[in-house]
Order: sequence, then C-alpha cells, then structure tokens
Amino acid sequence: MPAKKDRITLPPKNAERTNMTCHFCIVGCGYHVYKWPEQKEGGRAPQDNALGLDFRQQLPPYATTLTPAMTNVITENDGSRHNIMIVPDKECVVNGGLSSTRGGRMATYMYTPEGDGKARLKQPRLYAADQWVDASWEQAMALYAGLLKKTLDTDGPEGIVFSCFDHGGAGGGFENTWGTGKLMFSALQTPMVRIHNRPAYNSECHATRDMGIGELNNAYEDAELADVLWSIGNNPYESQTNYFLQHWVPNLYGQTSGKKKERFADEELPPTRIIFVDPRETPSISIARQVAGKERVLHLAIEPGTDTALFNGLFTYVVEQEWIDKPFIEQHTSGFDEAVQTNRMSLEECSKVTGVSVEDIKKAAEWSYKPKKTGQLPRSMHAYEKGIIWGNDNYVIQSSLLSLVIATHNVGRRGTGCVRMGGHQEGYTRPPYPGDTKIYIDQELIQGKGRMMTWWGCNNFQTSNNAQALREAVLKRSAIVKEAMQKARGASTEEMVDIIYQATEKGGLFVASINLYPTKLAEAAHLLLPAAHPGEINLTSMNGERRIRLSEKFMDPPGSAMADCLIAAKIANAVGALYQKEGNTAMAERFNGFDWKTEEDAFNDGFRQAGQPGAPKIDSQGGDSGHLVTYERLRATGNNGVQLPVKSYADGKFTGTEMLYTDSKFDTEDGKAHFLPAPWNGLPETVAAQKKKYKFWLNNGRNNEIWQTAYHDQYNSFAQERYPMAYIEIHPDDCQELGVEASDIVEVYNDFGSTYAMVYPVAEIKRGQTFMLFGYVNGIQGDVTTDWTDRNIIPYYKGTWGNIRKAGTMDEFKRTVSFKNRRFAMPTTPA
Ligand SMILES: Nc1nc2c(c(=O)[nH]1)N[C@H]1C(S)=C(S)[C@@H](COP(=O)(O)OP(=O)(O)OC[C@H]3O[C@@H](n4cnc5c(=O)[nH]c(N)nc54)[C@H](O)[C@@H]3O)O[C@H]1N2
Ligand SMILES: Nc1nc2c(c(=O)[nH]1)N[C@H]1C(S)=C(S)[C@@H](COP(=O)(O)OP(=O)(O)OC[C@H]3O[C@@H](n4cnc5c(=O)[nH]c(N)nc54)[C@H](O)[C@@H]3O)O[C@H]1N2
Ligand code: SF4
Ligand SMILES: [Mo]
Repeated sequence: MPAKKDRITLPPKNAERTNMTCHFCIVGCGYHVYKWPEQKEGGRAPQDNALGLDFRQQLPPYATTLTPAMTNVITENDGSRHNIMIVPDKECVVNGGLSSTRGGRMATYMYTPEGDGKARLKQPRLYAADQWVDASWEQAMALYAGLLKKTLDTDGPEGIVFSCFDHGGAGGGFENTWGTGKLMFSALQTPMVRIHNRPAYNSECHATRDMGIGELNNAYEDAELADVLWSIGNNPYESQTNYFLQHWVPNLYGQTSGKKKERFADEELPPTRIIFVDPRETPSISIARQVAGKERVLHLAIEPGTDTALFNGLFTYVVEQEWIDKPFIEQHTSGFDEAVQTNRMSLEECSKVTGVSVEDIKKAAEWSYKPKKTGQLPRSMHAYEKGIIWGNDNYVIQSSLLSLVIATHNVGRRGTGCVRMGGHQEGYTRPPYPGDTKIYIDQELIQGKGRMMTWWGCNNFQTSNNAQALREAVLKRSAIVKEAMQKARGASTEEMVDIIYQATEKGGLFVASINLYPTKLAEAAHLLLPAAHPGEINLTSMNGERRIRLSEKFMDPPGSAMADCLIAAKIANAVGALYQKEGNTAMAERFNGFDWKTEEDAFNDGFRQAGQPGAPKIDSQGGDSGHLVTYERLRATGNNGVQLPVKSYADGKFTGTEMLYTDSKFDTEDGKAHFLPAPWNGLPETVAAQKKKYKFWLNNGRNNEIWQTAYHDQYNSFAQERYPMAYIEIHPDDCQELGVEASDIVEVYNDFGSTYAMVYPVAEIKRGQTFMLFGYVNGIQGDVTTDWTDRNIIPYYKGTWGNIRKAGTMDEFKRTVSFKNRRFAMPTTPA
C-alpha cells in the first residue's frame, strides 16, 4: 500500500472541471473533479488555483473540505499522467459542500496501476486449464454467447440465470439497468433473474406501492421542515451521512428554523423532535442526543422484529384519541375500517410485545400526531430503511406503518412524507419482467437448477441470505464444469461450448461475473468480464429525493473495461450474430436494438423512451416526461440536476417535482390511498426456532467507513487498518461470560452456517444482542442468516439467532486496531 500523502497538489486555474455524483450511497452528494497534467501545479493565491481559494493563509473554518484522499495521479490509455482531485461541491443543494469518509475517498479508488484500484479487471479473463488467462472480448463472447445460444436452443431461457443490480450509482444507473434489462428481459427473455440484494425479482416496497404511495415521495428539504423526524430501522448518520448532517441536523439544532417560520407562519412550531425505532442504540441516536438534547430524542428500543406491533399500537391509540385527519380519510382513502379492526392492539399489549413502556408509546404519539394548539396536525416525517425492509415480514410492517401514516395524513404535506432513506442511488428503467411468479433463485441454484449463472455488479457470495449454503452449492457445481474444461485439451471454442454444456447435464453450473474486481466470486467463476464505473463512463442516476444528475466521464477505464450497458450490447450482438449466421432471423431479431456506441445511446433508448416503470405519470397525457431529459440539458444543470418526474423544460430550465401526492391523488386505480390490514403474527417459525435454540440475536448492518462488500475498501489501507476483519459488537458482560475481549476472534454459528468475526465490546449493546458488520470480505455475516423469506421472497436478513464461541486471539489486531467507542459523545465538561 502506498505511503500516506501529507501534501496536496493544487489544481491550476485552467484545470479541467467536470461534475460527479458520488458513486456510493443514495444521498448522491455533488462533487467536482479537477484534472490537470501531472507536471503542472496551481499556485496558492486565489487567482492561481482552480478552487479560487487563498492558501497563503489559514482558510476560514469550512471554507473547503480537502484531504489527500481526494487526490490521485491517474494514467490514461495513451500513457499520459494526470493529477485528479475530487472535492465536494458547495453549490450542490444535496450536500452543500460536505463529503463523507466514503465519498471523500473516491479519487483514491480511481484506477491507477499501483494504487488501491490496481486489482481491477482490465481484460476479460477465462478460467482455462486450472488458471486464469486474459482473453479478448471476441474470444470471451464466442464462448459466453455460444453457451447462451446453446442453452436457449436446448432448454429455453430457464437455463440462463442472472443476479443483477437494479440501482443507480456505481454498478448501476439508468443506462445500465436499461442495457442489462433489455438483454435479460427482451432478448433472452429469462425469468430466472434475481436482484443484487434479494433472492428474487421483486420490490423492497410491495406494500406501500400497493397502498398507492411510492417510496421516495418527498424532498430532502422536508426533513428541514418537519416537526418530528422518525428514523425507523435506520442509522442515518452512518448510512445516509450527508442527508442527515445537511438536512436533519440543522432542523434539530435550529429548533424552529427560519425556513419553517416563513412557510408555516400561522402554526405553532414546537422544537423539532426525533424518534428512533431500533432495537439497538446506534451512533445516530447518540449524535441526535448531542445535537437536540436528551429531552427531544426518543429511542423506542423495541424487541427485534416487533415493528408491526408498535405501529399497530400507535395506530389504535391515535384512532381512539381522534388524532387523525377524518376528512382526508373519507375523501382520499379506502379500507380504513378494516385496518382499524385487524390492526387493533391496546397500549398494554403493544408494550408487552415491543418491550417499550406505555409512557414512551404515548409520548411518541403525542409528539407526532396530537393536533397543535393552532389546530393543524403536526408535520411528522417517517423515514425507514433496512431494519424494517429486511425485517420481520416486510409486507406486513410496511402495511402497518403506512396505515398509521395515512390516517394521520403524513404524506403529501410539506414537512411530512413516508419514505425510504435508501441504499444506493436509484436508476431503474427496464422492460417488464417476463415471469408471472416470483422465483427464489438462490434455492433454484442450490437445488441444481440452471446451467449458466451470471453475477452482474453484485456479489451474493458475501451478501445473500443463507450465503454459506449458496456458496457451497455453487462451488460444487462450478467444479464439475471446471474439471470438464481442464480435461478438454486442444478444444476449439465451439467444442468447449459443447463440453461445458455436457458438464451442466451432470449437475455443473457455468459461472460468469461482470465486475470491477475479481471478488470472492472468482473462486467459482469460469469467466470474468471487466466493467467500468462512473468517471470512466457517463452515467445518470437519481437520489433519494428523485434528483437526477449526470456524472461525467473524465478518464479512461483500465484496459478494455467498459460500461455495463455496452457489455450488454456486446453480448446481445454476439448472440444475434450466431442466429443470423444460422439463418434463424426470428431469433436474431430478438437481439436487435443494441447498436449503441455510447452510454448516451443506451440512455436515449431506455430512460428517454421507457421512462421509469412505476414512477408517477405526470405529463398532460398521463405519460412519462423522461424524453425531456437529455445529457446536454443535464450537463447544464450540473450537480443540482432536477427532481423527477420532470414537469416541463423551457428557456433552458427544468421544472421538476419536489413532493409527490400534494394533490392527494395516489398511485392506485381509484386514486385513493388504500389502507392495508396488518395483523401482528409474531416471528416466523424458522426464525423463532433459531431464537429458541441459540443465545444471541445476530443483528447486522452497515458502518460509516465501509462501503458494502468492501470491494474498494479491501485494498485501502485506511479501511483495512481499521477493520482487518468484520467485527461483532457484544456487551462487555457477555464478553466476560464468553471469555473474550476486544480483538479476539469468535465463531458465530447456528443451524444455517458459521462465520467468524473480531470482538468489539460495546456497552450500549443490550445483553444477549450483537451487531455484526454485514457483507464483509473477511467474516461473512450472511452465512448465519436463515433461508426464510416473506410471501414476496423478501428475506429477513436482520432476524437470526446463534451462539458464539472463542476461536482465537490475534496479537496483531490487539496491537493495531482501535476499539474506541464508535458512539459519538462529547467529553463531559468538568464542574
Ligand atoms: N446479512 C445481510 N445481508 C444483506 C444486507 C443486510 O443488511 N444484512 N443488505 C442487503 C442490501 S440492502 C444490499 S444493497 C446487498 C448488497 O449486495 P451486493 O450488491 O452483492 O454488494 P455490493 O458490494 O454492493 O456489490 C457490488 C459489486 O459490483 C461491483 N461493482 C462496482 N461498481 C460496478 C460497476 O460499475 N459495474 C459492475 N459490473 N460492477 C461494479 C463491485 O466490485 C461489487 O463486487 O446486500 C444485502 N445483503
Ligand atoms: N456507510 C455505509 N453507508 C451505506 C451503505 C454501506 O455499505 N456503508 N450501504 C447503503 C445501502 S445499499 C443501504 S440498503 C443502506 C442501509 O441503511 P440502514 O438501513 O440505515 O442500515 P443498516 O445498518 O442495514 O440497518 C439499520 C438498522 O436496522 C436495525 N434493525 C435491526 N433489526 C431491526 C428491527 O427488527 N426493527 C427495527 N426497527 N430496526 C432493526 C439495526 O440495528 C440497524 O441499526 O445504507 C446505504 N448506505
Ligand atoms: S453521504 Fe453518501 S453520497 Fe454523500 S459522499 Fe457519503 S457516500 Fe457519497
Ligand atoms: Mo441496499
């Protein structure tokens, strides 16, 4: 790993400047990329550097955010070397110049031959004769397309299986969801597809959509206008950092900000309050207490998986108190009475199930729903994420939450909204999924179905539920194909296609991965195809308030890596050509329409024609206004872009949509919001059995420094020195009972698998509960998650129990890793 830099080279006045939306989380912070020849350097006087800042003296606080990790030296394909600097954009309304520990490392992660990105795939790689061999795209396509065709011809599309991203940002974007979607759904027409983060082709938000309420329905500004903020199964400081810091924290600090006073002049404006629903005390909670003071923060530390009971108890209570919007319910909703019946739960019962005191449940209701002295209903924004999406029965939790929200009219009014906090940026546009039922793809693979499996911009070896079983099955099946390939000495590509196909008749599985890096999937793969990420390609995506921006290409991808949409086109064209050659024009036609040269061609073919399925139709014909959005127009709007759906474009300006449902017309056939009954059913049997048998709740999720499977972070010294392995938070008294201390390595196991983690004692974790970093390269939490899913094949990643035993100690970790409390706390002022 290269030595850490302590000096920053400034961009000269004439450095090239392009726009970049952060690659990573949903928030989509705006950044500027500066690029200039390696030997040049800007001066310290403001007129001598492109940042326009005066570095001759100490800059005022927050004048800029600039660290060595935001700089790098890249090499282009022609051998020329350039400095780059990727810094947050102060003018961007999303982040206002803030960066985070993840986005702030973007420059470090851009490809250089010696840097963090050096392990990037540069050419296609074929597993041949027990080793990896670089291959040309033609050679790779001859094999891959040959196998696709052979499988299609012999057993139809069901033999062809994919797991693919469906989001925005790196490994996604409107261009690439369209490219991959058109290949899988229009050309190959296979229903054997799952999404990157769940084992079927389905939605994370079935219930709220069924109720007529899309999950990204407000603007980040609404968090500044709310009276009460709810964070439900969500840790916003670590997972949506700059949304929290730039839009929630100011509201919590300011109590009644100027903006609120201006907008709601005739309303009582109580000091802003925040309510967290999370069994765990998160760093976000400790920060909120610091900012707002303890009395304005309420933590409902529910028993794991009891969210439905909580919302049903609150719903029942507010209906009894009549803290609901009756005219709204009458005119704009249906199903209220049935929901009141089914969801009924007394405060006492609610308290018993959730473990939250009656007093706190009442307090939450009073803060959030009791009409103000001036008569209006409070403005309560309900934000949720993976604690309930991957919670105990996704569909039912969302039904119960949304029922509470609709009854109290907390959608479609400014300062409200019931929204996903989000994971990645969004960027969905695809032809319709060709299947009519949801297929549990991982189980199909485990049961020996499918002949070819492609992981596209995802890594389910580290991220699926029941991940150990998946890996075991895939590795075993992959080995059958590998053995056949090794024995095929001197075979031509056509012969190799037949040999592989025959191996799949014996239970084998051909595995491909389309990715930036080899990843853990390389252990099973026979073919690796190199993809390019934002900065190396043009890419559009939208953030959690539906704000679309264009990230501009500023450098070459390594080797022959290319955008995923162009890889999809290459595959389609190769299969089409094989059918053409055979004279099968009917089949060849299915692979037409991929004559794209650039990402922009894919954008114009996809987003501008098809729009976003599921997005509200808003133009005068009830159509999608995606066609108004072009690269050129987006480029001109810079890092602020426009909030979809676009209403119009005139005089060089877009008019977008800040908030949905302000007209109380919902996305249902009758335009009404539909309540859904949400019975409290306890834990699913599979999960309850683990709970009964094992001692510890194995909660899991994100932390601030690590992005997803650590695909970049595993090569980054800052991340690796901090977390050489996945850690597990355990209460100190439990540590003592287990005979372990900080930095020890434990085995975590149950009926579904076993994994390893580094002990991180944390006093704020309840006894009998733990929290493990999910999806890590080294210590895979998914190994101990169950195979249970809800009716829509949504897993319960957060709900699993297991035992823990000491596996060993690691002197190196003891010496080098910090086990400082990660929960923010101000030093207490001496009396
Ligand atoms: N136990 C447990 N499991 C979980 C969760 C949990 O909370 N707990 N959460 C779930 C959730 S919400 C998610 S999102 C998933 C994440 O699961 P995955 O999507 O499998 O994980 P990522 O690391 O995001 O995978 C992205 C992969 O794409 C590659 N990549 C990056 N950029 C590009 C690109 O531009 N093109 C291509 N082709 N490849 C690229 C990266 O190298 C990486 O291997 O995990 C899920 N699994
Ligand atoms: N730093 C960082 N940020 C990220 C990511 C990352 O990898 N790193 N990934 C991005 C992605 S793809 C996603 S999807 C988001 C996820 O964003 P979040 O959902 O905020 O993150 P998680 O840590 O998965 O889970 C949130 C909380 O759910 C709680 N929880 C567990 N069980 C329950 C339960 O039964 N009920 C309730 N109410 N809560 C429960 C956990 O204690 C945890 O604090 O983060 C995004 N942002
Ligand atoms: S908050 Fe999210 S989008 Fe913003 S810089 Fe951090 S990772 Fe990137
Ligand atoms: Mo996610």
